[in-house]
Amino acid sequence: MTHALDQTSLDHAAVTTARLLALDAVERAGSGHPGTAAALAPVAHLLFQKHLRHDPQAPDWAGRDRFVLSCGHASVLLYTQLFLTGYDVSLDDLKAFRSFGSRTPGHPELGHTPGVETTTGPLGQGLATAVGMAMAIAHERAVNDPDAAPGESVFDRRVFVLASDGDLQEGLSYEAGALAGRHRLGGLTVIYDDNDIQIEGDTSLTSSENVGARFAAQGWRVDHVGLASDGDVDVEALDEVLSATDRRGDRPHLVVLKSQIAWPAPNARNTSAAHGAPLGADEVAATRVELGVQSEPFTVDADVLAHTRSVLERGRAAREAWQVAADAWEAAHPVAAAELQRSRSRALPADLESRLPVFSPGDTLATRDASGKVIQALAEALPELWGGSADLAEPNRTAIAGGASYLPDEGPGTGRAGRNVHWGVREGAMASAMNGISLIEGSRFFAGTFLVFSDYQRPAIRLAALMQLPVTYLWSHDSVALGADGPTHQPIEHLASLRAMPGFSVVRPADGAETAAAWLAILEKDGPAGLVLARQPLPVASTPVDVVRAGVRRGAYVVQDAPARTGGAADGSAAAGTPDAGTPDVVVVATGSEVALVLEAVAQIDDLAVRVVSMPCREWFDAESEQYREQVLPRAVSARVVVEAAASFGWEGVAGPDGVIVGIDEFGLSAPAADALRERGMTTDRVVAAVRTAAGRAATSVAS
Ligand SMILES: Cc1ncc(C[n+]2csc(CCOP(=O)(O)OP(=O)(O)O)c2C)c(N)n1
Ligand SMILES: [Mg+2]
Repeated sequence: MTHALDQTSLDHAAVTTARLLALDAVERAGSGHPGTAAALAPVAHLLFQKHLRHDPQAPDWAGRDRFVLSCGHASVLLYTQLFLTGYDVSLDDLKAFRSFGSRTPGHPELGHTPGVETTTGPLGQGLATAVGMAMAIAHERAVNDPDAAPGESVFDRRVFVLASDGDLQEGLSYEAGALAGRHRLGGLTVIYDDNDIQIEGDTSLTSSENVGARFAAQGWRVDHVGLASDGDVDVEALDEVLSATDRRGDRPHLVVLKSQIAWPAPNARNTSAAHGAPLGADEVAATRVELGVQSEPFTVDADVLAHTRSVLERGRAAREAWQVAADAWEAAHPVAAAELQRSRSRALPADLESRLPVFSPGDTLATRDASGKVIQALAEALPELWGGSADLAEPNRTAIAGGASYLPDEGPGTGRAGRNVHWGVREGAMASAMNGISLIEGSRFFAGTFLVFSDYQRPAIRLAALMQLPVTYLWSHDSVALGADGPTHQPIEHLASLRAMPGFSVVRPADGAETAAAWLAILEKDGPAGLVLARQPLPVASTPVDVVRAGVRRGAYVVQDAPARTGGAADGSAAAGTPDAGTPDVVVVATGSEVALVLEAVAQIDDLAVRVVSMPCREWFDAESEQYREQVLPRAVSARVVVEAAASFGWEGVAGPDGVIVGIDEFGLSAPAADALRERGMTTDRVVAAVRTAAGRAATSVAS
C-alpha cells in the first residue's frame, strides 16, 4: 500500500472532510463522540491510506491487516474512513449515524458494518482482542509457513489498534500488554491517543503513571510523537515511526501520540465536554472557519472522494499480488492448504465422532479428566485446535500432550506453532484474546480456569456472546465439591449468571460419556460455550452412547424413566424420551454431578414413578421443538424437582409452581468434598424428600 501522503493538498482536504463529516454526523444524530473522531482524523486517514493493507471491496480477504478501534466510542472516526475509502458504507449511512436500523451504530459492531473487525466499546477489550488476533496470526504462520523469511509470508498480517486513555487505564490492558510483550508479537501496533482528557476532566485526576515506560517494561518498542506546531497531531512524525516498523518486527509497538481532543474546534478543543456530546452548531461552524472551508454539512468534494478511493486500486493490486503468492503457497503445500480451507470453512472431519474416546458404564472419572482425554483425541483429529489455561493447565486438564508451548522459538518444546498457551494468571486477557483468536477464521481455541474465576472473564464472554464467536471455555472445579479450598473457590451464583447471558451456552455434563458428547456438540454448534467440569470422580451412567450423544446435543434427555403405569415399555428405557413410556408421577431434572446423586436417590423410591432427566445445556434444550421438550418434560407432570449444586435462581420456570429446587443459596465452606456437599444439602435424603414434596403438592393441586 505504499503511498506517500502529501499533507499540503488532497490528503489535507481529505482529513478536513473526515473531521467535518464526524462532527456533522454527531450533530445530526444529536449524540455521539465528536472530539476524538475529529482529533484523530489524520491518524485514521494515514492508516487507511497507507499503512493498513486492505481492500475495501473485499472486506473478508484473508490476507488483510486488521484494524481495531479499541476506543469504540469514537466509532464515527472508523465509519468515516469506511465511507471515504469505499467500503459498503455510504454518505447516507453516515447521516443515519446512531439511528435505528442504521449501519453506523453507536459503537462498532462485528457483522453489522463491513470493515468492522470486532465489536468494541467496553474499554480495554479491543486492545486485548487485538493481542489475540496477533497471536493467532503468528500461530497460523508458524504452522503453515514456518520457513518463509520474516515479512515474506502470505500469513504475515498486521494488527493496528487505536486506544484511548480509558483503554490503557483498564487493568485488562496491563494483562494484554504483558502477554504481547512476552510473546514478542511483532505484528501488533498500538497507537495510544494520549490526549490527557477523559470524561471527568484531565487524566491527571486519575493517573500519574508513565504509560510508555510501562509498556517498555513489558517488552514493547515504544515511540513518542508530540503535537505538531499548530496543535494538530503530528501525522508526519507518526508516519515516520510507523514506517520504521514493518512486517518483520519482533516486538509489539506502542506509539504514544499526543493529541488535543476536538482539535481544531476553537472552543471545544482540549475540553472533556468534547468527548461525548455534539459540539453544537455554532462550534461546528466555527470549526469550519478555523479550517478555512465554507461547506454545507456532509459535503464531500468529488476530487477528495476520488483521492481517498484511490485506495481501492491499491487495495485490489495488493490483494491480487497476495493471491498470486497464496496460490503458490497452496500449490507447494497441498495438504496444509486443504486443512486450512477446511478449518476456515468451519467444517469438521467426517470421522470426528468415531475418534472420540468412549467412556463406559462402570467407569468412574471426573468430567475434567474425561475432557482432558477428549482433548487429546480432538487434537489429533483437528490441527486447528489449540488452547491453554490461566496457570491451571494441570487442574483444568487443558494440556495437549505432545504439543509445544506457544512461545517465540526458544528451543525445544517452544515455538509459535505450539498448541499450549501459558496465559499466566490473566483470566481476563485470556478470554478477550480468545475472542481475537477466533476472529482469525482458521483457529479453534479453548481456555481453562476455575468456574469461580469466570467472573474475571465476564466482559469478554459477553462480547463473545454478542459477536457469536466460536470460543470454548473450560471451567473446572464447578461446585462446593471442589472441597477444602473453601468458599472463595466454590462457585454458587456463576451458573445462573452465565445462563442469564443471551446467546451463550452453559454446558455441564454429568459424566465422561456426556463430556465427550458435549465437546462434540460444542464443536458442531460452533458458537460461544462454556464447558463446566467437575473435579470429583463421577460414575458413567448406563445410558447407551448414541442416546447420550443425541440427548446432549438437544440439551436434555431422559436418562432413566419411570416404570410405565399405563402401557408403554415395561422397563421404560426403550421408549425413553417418548410420550408412550408412561407418564411419570415426578420428573427430576439434574445437571452435571447431580445426575449421579439423583439416580442414587431415586433408587430408594419404589412407590412413585420417577423420571430422571439430565439437562447439560438449558440453552440447547430451549432451542428444541416444543414437541421434543414436551416429550422430555411433559407439561402434565407438575411434580418436578430440579437438582443442581448451585444457586437455585433461574430454575423456577423449569420447576413450576408445584416444583422443588434442590440448590445451594449460600456460600460454601472449607471442608473435604463429602462434608461440603452434605453441609450444603446435596444429599440423597434431601432429593428423596423433595420428590415426595413435589408429588404431594401436585396431588393437592389436582384435587383442589
Ligand atoms: C469499561 C468501560 N467503562 C466505562 C466506559 C464509558 N466510557 C466511555 S469513554 C470513557 C472515557 C473517555 O476517556 P478516554 O478513554 O480518554 O477517551 P477520549 O475521550 O479521550 O476519547 C468512559 C469512561 C466504557 N466505554 N467502558
Ligand atoms: Mg483521553
